[in-house]
Amino acid sequence: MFENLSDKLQRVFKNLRGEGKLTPENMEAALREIRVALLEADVHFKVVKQFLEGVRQKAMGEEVLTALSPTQQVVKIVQEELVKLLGSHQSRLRFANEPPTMILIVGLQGSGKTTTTGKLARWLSRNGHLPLMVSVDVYRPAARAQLAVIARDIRLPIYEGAPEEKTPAELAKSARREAIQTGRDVVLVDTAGRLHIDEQLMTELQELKQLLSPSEILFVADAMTGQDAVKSADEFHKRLGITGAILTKMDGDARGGGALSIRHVTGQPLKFVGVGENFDALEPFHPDRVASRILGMGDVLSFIEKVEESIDQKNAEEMQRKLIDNEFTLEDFRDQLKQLKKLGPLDSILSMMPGVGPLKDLKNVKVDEKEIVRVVAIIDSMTPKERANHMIINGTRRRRIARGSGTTVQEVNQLLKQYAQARKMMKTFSGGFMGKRLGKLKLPAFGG
Ligand SMILES: Nc1nc2c(ncn2[C@@H]2O[C@H](COP(=O)(O)OP(=O)(O)OP(=O)(O)O)[C@@H](O)[C@H]2O)c(=O)[nH]1
Ligand SMILES: [Mg+2]
Repeated sequence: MFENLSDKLQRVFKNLRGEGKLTPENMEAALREIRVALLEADVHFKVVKQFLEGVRQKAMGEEVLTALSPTQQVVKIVQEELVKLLGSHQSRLRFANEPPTMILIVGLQGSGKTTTTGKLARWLSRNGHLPLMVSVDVYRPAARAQLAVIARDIRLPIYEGAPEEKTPAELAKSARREAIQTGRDVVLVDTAGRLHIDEQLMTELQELKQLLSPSEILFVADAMTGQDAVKSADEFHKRLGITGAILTKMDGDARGGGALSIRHVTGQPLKFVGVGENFDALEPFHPDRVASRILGMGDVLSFIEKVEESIDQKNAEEMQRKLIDNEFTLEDFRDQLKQLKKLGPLDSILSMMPGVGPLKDLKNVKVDEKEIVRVVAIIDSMTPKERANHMIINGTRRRRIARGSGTTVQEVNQLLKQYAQARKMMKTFSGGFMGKRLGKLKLPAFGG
């Protein structure tokens, strides 16, 4: 899901990489490409417009963080705006104060209502609830049979109705009574679908709403239908007042834009997404995670937060000055390595890093944390004088340092060579210090 959008946005960010600074020009260029990517992903044009405006304003107001490269800054902003668009926090189901909670499942024909009713029943029962299902689709005999089969499959109760109950209202009322009598706390009401929105259906749903005072009216939308799903969500909301949406078939090759727009157009949150035909294939909708997935960049935000937390901005600036003035000592080198270690296990940082997500061979990427420990040990075995001036470290001193740190002279030589190289290279860089440091350690695709 979201694969296309994700690919396109990644290309945008790749193009931004290598630019030293965030300027109005490269920002505009990036925004243009983001616009095309969103439109191609089937996001409503009004939503796109507003989205880009939000990104632009944030980008202009953003304080430049030395610790982040321009790419990362744009990613951060786009991510934050995506989350805003999708809903700032996860929307949980609402339950009635007095059980049973009534949940109406509505939507167009074939959108996945009946399947989702089963999935939701299972999800509820796994989360401490006692659901009861009922189908009020009185138009298609097979529809009620379908839910009965599902109920048997997942071994959860269904109210199947009595022969004399012929209307949706009668069936739903009896189901509620049954729930009270048997101590079920949630009733999931699977309603009939229509090819198009029509008066009869809307009237029927309005009556059910009147009768049941449901805590939730969940609009089930097929993600594959893109903008049509958004349009019907809008109409259902105007006529009925939905309280949330469930996007199904997100496992297919839907362009994903619908998800971004439903929430914006109706003002109602996405609560779940269906990601398969299996009854386990239902996930609560987490805006932040989905935004990350859309960006295809792992959990960028947590990574950026970590960097922001662990890097003392002043310290970073001081380091940068030292680099530029060629005052970057072995001691600084060690402190920076230690700081890098403070970020946590490198593999986990790696998996959060932009551009690493889609690498197929991520499993083969090994970051040697022991290497850092060794380097720190070597530097610790030096005298303060040596740390301040690596030029004085001759053969005798190297042997002593190797002994002191439990390493070999070769390893000490190697470190000194690396340090000299790092010094030379880093001096030529300007901008995001931490980004360069990570780049030095040969972590793929990070920043500049
Ligand atoms: N791949 C995939 N298929 C799904 C998902 N949700 C539903 N389906 C399939 O979509 C088809 C229609 O699902 P139903 O649950 O019968 O749809 P409905 O809205 O109840 O249809 P009507 O009652 O006719 O209006 C079935 O083949 C389901 O297996 C999903 O998340 N992923
Ligand atoms: Mg159905």
